[in-house]
Amino acid sequence: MSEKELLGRIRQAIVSMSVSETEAATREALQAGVDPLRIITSGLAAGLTEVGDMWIRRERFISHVLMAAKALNAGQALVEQKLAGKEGHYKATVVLGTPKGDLHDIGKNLVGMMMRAGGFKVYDLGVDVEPRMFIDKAREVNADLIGMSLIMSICLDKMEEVCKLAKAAGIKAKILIGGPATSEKVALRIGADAYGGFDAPTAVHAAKKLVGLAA
Ligand code: B12
Repeated sequence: MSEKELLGRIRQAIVSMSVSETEAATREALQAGVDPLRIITSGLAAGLTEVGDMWIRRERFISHVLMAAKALNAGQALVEQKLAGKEGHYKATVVLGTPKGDLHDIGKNLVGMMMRAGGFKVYDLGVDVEPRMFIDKAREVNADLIGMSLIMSICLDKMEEVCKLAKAAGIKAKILIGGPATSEKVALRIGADAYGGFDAPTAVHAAKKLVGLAA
């Protein structure tokens, strides 16, 4: 099978909400040497977006989205195993999370996984995180970076609160934001240090740039 076919098979497995088929297709792609980044962006995440779009068009129920997300997690676990050996020693520390009110975590988890593979020690606070918790954790672990993921635009005020608290507390961590509810404009408006783009590889590059690990 060509790379394009292998990625298409992963995408289709997610659309079919099949954990076993997603695992089989992801395994085959990894064995064939397909770049893990491509497996994530053009396979797993692309499949979920397709299901999401069908949900928005009322061709699927929310339960289908959840089942597709479960299949994505199964594929992601295999990619993570593959990337784990490449970690080496940590070059920077990041506190990651989704602000209060937002329960979406698929994008955040992918970004966290890629950051680990990129040399970051990641403290993932999960979803629905109180603004103060970002600051407390960043101080506790002397973080270089706070990464926030946001899908729900109604929760932007919570993201802004983290930026304000960080400034007031005088912590060293820079603030990187990402997710569909954010943009460069939003970063500027709420006082974040940078916007990290729409996919995990761009996010990791932005994170490295912010802490001086990339040009
Ligand atoms: C999956 C999903 C769900 C799942 C979430 C499962 C989970 N564990 O996350 C479930 C079914 C639970 C769900 C619930 C809801 N959802 Co929903 N959901 C989606 C869906 C289909 C896909 C989101 C996703 O995971 N995308 C895939 C990931 C990989 O992409 P991503 O998040 O963009 O992440 C990438 C980049 O943004 C970037 N990135 C992400 N984070 C970060 C962080 C940093 C620091 C950086 C640098 C980069 C970065 O890299 C990531 C990897 O490539 C979207 C529709 C769509 N097509 O997008 C709706 C959507 C996000 N949901 C929506 C809504 C309204 C809801 C509900 C309110 C529905 C309801 N009526 O109950 C609830 C909200 C619950 C809550 N309070 O949060 C709306 C949001 C509208 C808005 N803009 O505010 C959307 C857009 C659908 C719509 N058009 O109506 N949802």
